[in-house]
Amino acid sequence: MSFAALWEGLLPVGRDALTGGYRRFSWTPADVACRSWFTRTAAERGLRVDTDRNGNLWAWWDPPGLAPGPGSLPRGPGPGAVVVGSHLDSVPDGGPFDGPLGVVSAFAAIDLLRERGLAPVRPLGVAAFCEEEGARFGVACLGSRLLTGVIDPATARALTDAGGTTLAEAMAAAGQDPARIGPDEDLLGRIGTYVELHIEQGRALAGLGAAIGVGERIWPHGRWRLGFTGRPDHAGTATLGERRDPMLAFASVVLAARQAAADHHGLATVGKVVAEPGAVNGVCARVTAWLDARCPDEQTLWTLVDQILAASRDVAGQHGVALEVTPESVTPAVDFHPGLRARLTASLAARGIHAPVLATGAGHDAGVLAARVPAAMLFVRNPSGVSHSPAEHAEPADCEAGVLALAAVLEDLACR
Ligand code: HGY
Ligand code: MN
Ligand code: MN
Repeated sequence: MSFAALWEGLLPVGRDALTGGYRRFSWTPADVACRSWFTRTAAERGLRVDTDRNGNLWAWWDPPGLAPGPGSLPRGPGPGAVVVGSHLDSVPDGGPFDGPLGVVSAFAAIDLLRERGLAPVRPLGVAAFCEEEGARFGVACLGSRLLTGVIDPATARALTDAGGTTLAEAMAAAGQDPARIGPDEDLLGRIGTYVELHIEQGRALAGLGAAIGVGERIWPHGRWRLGFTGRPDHAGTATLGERRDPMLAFASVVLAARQAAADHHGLATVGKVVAEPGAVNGVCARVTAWLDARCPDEQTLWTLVDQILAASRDVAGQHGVALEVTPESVTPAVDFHPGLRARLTASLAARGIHAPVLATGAGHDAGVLAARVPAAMLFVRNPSGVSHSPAEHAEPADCEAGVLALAAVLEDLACR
């Protein structure tokens, strides 16, 4: 089946009719629909589908003649499964490509290998990791962090969404046993290579005139929850001098974050804020805001974050407001496996595909898995560079180029 036909099958799932953006949050009806699409698409290709203990989806193409292993354990000549994929969940009103492009391209690349009469000599897997955006439960790459053991399962189970539902409750309601979440050494031990294809979230490739890029590294980055607590009061009677207004402290932090980012040539964003109780004619009781900070290196990141948090504490004190700071997910710098990166570049060059190597400030499951298995990324050109927006777009020809690139990599990594 062509990429376009596969793409059309997933496109309507979880799209908001009003904004045109996507709301595919883990363990919601939209997620169930995404999982159904994945399972159906895999089954149509005779792939063995499994949901691991953390809710990550796996579809396995076992080498001919090898009986599949139990569950998501691929039978194969020892460790060495080659896995490609990405995620299906989205940020609120995200674009259609961030995540799904990698999963759809993986199935399309398998179709292409089959059309060429090729078959894997080691298990070939397609993965869709759960809660990569952290849009519902706040921790980015939650499924791959649980798989690799970098987040405590009990802590994860207790994560709550905006309505107070815990991850454990959401999983149980979806028929998944939350008691089982946690590291999966058997599965990890069988994965020899992970390659994630993703739309570029930036316009480096557009600037270079290249359709495909190879990932070099991911900037260190993180997200911090800032809880400002003041004193609720009447907007029409409380004098300015007696107020303890958390909204004022919050406003100063947003501006301080922008200034610190400019000072340190990094990125700092406050994209989500909740003001409670939210009376138009009242001084807020509480304001909760989330800081997202990213820098090319870890020392600068910590300098930038320390500067913002110091300014936050200072301005909170000035307004008689309490401040609680909670790091939600922090990801160290990731340098992708140099040898694997060189293999990808060589595979592509051998087929006349010129793929520049580029760093990114966007986090990915490949960045989490890289701590445990050789991981690499392929990027597909994003003409505008815009992402985490309904306006996110990649040209069909570039998407097809991505499938050709992924098939080239899979042929060399899994079929020889
Ligand atoms: O936030 C990120 O960098 C990614 O889109 N999860
Ligand atoms: Mn994203
Ligand atoms: Mn993504």
